[in-house]
Amino acid sequence: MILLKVKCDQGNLKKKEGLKDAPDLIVKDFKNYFLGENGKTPVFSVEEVKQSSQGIAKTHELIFNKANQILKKSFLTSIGGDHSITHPLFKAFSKRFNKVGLVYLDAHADCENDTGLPTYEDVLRRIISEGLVKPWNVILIGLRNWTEQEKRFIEQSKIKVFSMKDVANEGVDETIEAVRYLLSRCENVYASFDIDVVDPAFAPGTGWPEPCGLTSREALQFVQALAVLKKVKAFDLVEANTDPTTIHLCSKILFEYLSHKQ
Ligand SMILES: [Mn+2]
Repeated sequence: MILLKVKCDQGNLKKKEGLKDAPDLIVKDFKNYFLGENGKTPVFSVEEVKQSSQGIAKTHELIFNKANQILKKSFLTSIGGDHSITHPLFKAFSKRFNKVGLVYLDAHADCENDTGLPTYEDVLRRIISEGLVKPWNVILIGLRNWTEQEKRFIEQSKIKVFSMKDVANEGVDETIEAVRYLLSRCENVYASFDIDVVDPAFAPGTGWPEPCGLTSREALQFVQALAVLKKVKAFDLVEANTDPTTIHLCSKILFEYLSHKQ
């Protein structure tokens, strides 16, 4: 298994700091975990891609090429970085595989108006409008703050949404069951995990903390359930800054993903 550090914060529109430093800190923090909760030890090697001084377009090209290379021999597991990195990562994934699905855990919809290049505000909209995935094979989980135009886009494009309110009302197990059912029409699934889907009480170190989110344990339930699905072949974790509590949780989440993927 290859773990890719994507040290990029150029898609954050300069509003946030520390995102490109999180991957190193998260990998270093693995030393605090021994076995996964399933009793397995994750086996992986670490590679990295750094952002280009020539700007985000060049950086995304580097990320795309690296992801492409990795997908030829391994599953793709990536640590960001701001959420814009999901665009080149998912693009490489969807060019390689058929019948792709995208599970997107995020407090936000990331479907704002196109800014020209994918940023953390519009990355999901870009992925859909470029035809990299059929919108009905996109599942957004944990949404709790959205704009009028995002609401319109989601309704028009028919993305499946399990809002934070839905998750709270239905329960995590029932939501996971519904997600699994929806994924039955996909053969290859990419899961993108924005740390802001977790409540800021557990993960304060992110650019746009949104109250009333998942507990850290609920977030882990989703990740463990996704990891054991064979069709889930790529995972990314994004939007953490250098806050130690948040780094330690991100490290746990990735460690669990990797050990459940063994
Ligand atoms: Mn996001």
